[in-house]
Amino acid sequence: MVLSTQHYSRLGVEALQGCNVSNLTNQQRQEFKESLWKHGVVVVRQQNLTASQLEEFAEQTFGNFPPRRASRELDPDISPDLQSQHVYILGNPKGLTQDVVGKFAWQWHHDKDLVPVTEGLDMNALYVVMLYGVKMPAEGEDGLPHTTEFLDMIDAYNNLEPQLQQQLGQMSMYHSPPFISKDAEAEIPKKLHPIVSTHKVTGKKGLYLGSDTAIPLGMEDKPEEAKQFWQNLFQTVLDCTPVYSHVWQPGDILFWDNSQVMHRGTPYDPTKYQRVALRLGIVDRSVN
Ligand SMILES: O=C(O)CCC(=O)C(=O)O
Ligand SMILES: [Fe+2]
Repeated sequence: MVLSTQHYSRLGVEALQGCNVSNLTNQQRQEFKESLWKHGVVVVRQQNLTASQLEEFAEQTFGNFPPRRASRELDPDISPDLQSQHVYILGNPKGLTQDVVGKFAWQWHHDKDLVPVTEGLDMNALYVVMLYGVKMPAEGEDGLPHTTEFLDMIDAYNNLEPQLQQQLGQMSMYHSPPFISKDAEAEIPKKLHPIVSTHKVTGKKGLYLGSDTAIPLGMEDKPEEAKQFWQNLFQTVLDCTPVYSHVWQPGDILFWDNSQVMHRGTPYDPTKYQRVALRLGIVDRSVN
């Protein structure tokens, strides 16, 4: 099943085969980025990095991180090698438990909803997320290989009826992350994102749907209608767009370009398997 979805997708190519991402030439970095803009999702396999090395690679390749408001303390129960200022650890890094950090990501979303915190960026700014699987579960909750799933939103746009493309081309939605506290949300300036977004590098049109908390302009006072609109539109996308499932191997770094894909994590049994996934998001400064 997994193989047949891969067959239909431009997503998920392997890049930098045999390379250590801590030790790349400028040309390799450039080619890697071109591959990411072209394919939307790219994997680099067999890496062995600390969190700081991942952060360094991200900065050298995409640009500086915005300053953090408060510096983060090291967690004494987690190896210092897995921690650094801009890296989050998803999964159950302290061992087998019921609790999973990042469960909210098991629903379809774009990650870019937090980007407007960074002032001065266009809504179609290029936001790249990397997820480094240090330790991954051997299987998902369903007994199949553990995966992260993606939808190609350029493909999704191209597969819509021309009339719907035109209608959506005139609409924008307010976005807020699905998984943030009310206090934090109040601090994030609400920004309107056009539903049809033009990619900064490739110029291709794609759908930008955020997550099911998105509210179309004009429906601010009609939350039920807004939710129904989003769900109907998302179902239309699912009906015409194959899902690409990345099957994890420990040592994979998975990169995705939020301007052109949606994604979701998938459940696993945290009382049976440990998952240690280092997660980093960065805006590409060279094109924004
Ligand atoms: O844990 C996963 O597989 C997906 C996580 C995710 O959505 C994210 O890091 O933005
Ligand atoms: Fe995400």
